[in-house]
Amino acid sequence: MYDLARREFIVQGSAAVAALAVFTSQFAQAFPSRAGETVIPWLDQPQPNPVPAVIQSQLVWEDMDSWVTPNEKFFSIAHFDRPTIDANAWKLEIDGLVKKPLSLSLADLKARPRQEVVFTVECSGNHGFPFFTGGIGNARWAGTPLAAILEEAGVKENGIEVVFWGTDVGDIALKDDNRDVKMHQNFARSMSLADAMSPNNILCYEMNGVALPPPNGSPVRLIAPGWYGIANVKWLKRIEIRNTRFMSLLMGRDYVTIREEEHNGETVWAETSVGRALLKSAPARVTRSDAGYRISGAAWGAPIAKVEVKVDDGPWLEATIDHGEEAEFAWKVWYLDWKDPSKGEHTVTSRATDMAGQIQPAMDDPWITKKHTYWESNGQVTRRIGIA
Ligand SMILES: Nc1nc2c(c(=O)[nH]1)N[C@H]1C(S)=C(S)[C@@H](COP(=O)(O)O)O[C@H]1N2
Ligand SMILES: [Mo]
Repeated sequence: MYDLARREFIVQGSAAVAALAVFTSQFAQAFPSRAGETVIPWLDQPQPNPVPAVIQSQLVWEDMDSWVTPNEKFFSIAHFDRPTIDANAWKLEIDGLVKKPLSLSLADLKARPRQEVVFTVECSGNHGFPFFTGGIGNARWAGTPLAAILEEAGVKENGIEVVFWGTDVGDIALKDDNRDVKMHQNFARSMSLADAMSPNNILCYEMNGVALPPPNGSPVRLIAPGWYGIANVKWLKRIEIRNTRFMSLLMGRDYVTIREEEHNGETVWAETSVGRALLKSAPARVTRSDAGYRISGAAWGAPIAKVEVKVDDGPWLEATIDHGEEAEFAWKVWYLDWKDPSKGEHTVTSRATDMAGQIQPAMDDPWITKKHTYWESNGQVTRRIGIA
């Protein structure tokens, strides 16, 4: 449907631009809200954010009333500084093991084929801390495919790793038994060449129909649908091809998950760098209207087959998934009508099942209990609510 609108857009020009805007805003509003409903706030509110410079504008779940998160409510994470970049002077270097190094301006990128994707970005630290439960948002991102640019630069035979360098820099002190080093290091993350060449990846310059805002990476960021937030490098400056695996602070030391895993009856300790998103869901809000109580929420991280909701220690009840615009990498919104809740305090838990039959783990599942770091906290989310 959306492709059809885009094709008309190309043929008919500006009249269709207006039509397209209406078309997309209808979907942007798609949410199972009911006339005259009121939201009942959760009893368990997140703790005050101790790192306000790093984490900004977290999603307030009770406020979630649209499929697409408005830019001004979209969360923003910056580990180092928050650079201000002059978009007119900005250039993106593509170099390293390439046959033809490139230097591209914003206009150069915009002149290339345009690609859009609706993608839910979640920080892998979300739900890993009592003050961090709103590190997620869904936006319509637009840019140009990365693969064609890498092809044009021509990756040399020995190029295996693609490093995305941000403009932001931080002072890092690394001190352990073997090392005592102070670095002034740019934010950087890498991907294997095969992962970087995915047709889903775009160099993104637009978010929900406007220029990419400064907190989200202006003028250009990588959007890597299906990956945790950390892979989506903002304030891009340089893309470099290397012949070895790369490990920055944000890959080899921070954003590393440590898990005890069972293998042939033995415990294996695995350390993995945060990468692809994991199956997850969360209750967003409970509303009350003349028609009764309703629980709604979101599910993401994998193609969603089913969402179930449990109140207190009751049975799992299947929620209705809202099939608005189908978008592979966007969260699905769901709801369940809650029949005659008794007065007092209740818990509400959701769990998602993906198309491969995987179920979002419970908080007492070894997948969660044997994880010794806060990243990739995709366990079931339980909220507390009081019914008057
Ligand atoms: N250059 C740069 N890119 C970055 C970051 C950063 O600190 N610097 N933070 C990452 C993290 S941890 C997340 S979760 C996402 C968040 O994207 P957002 O700020 O647009 O919500 O950006 C990622 N890209
Ligand atoms: Mo993150």
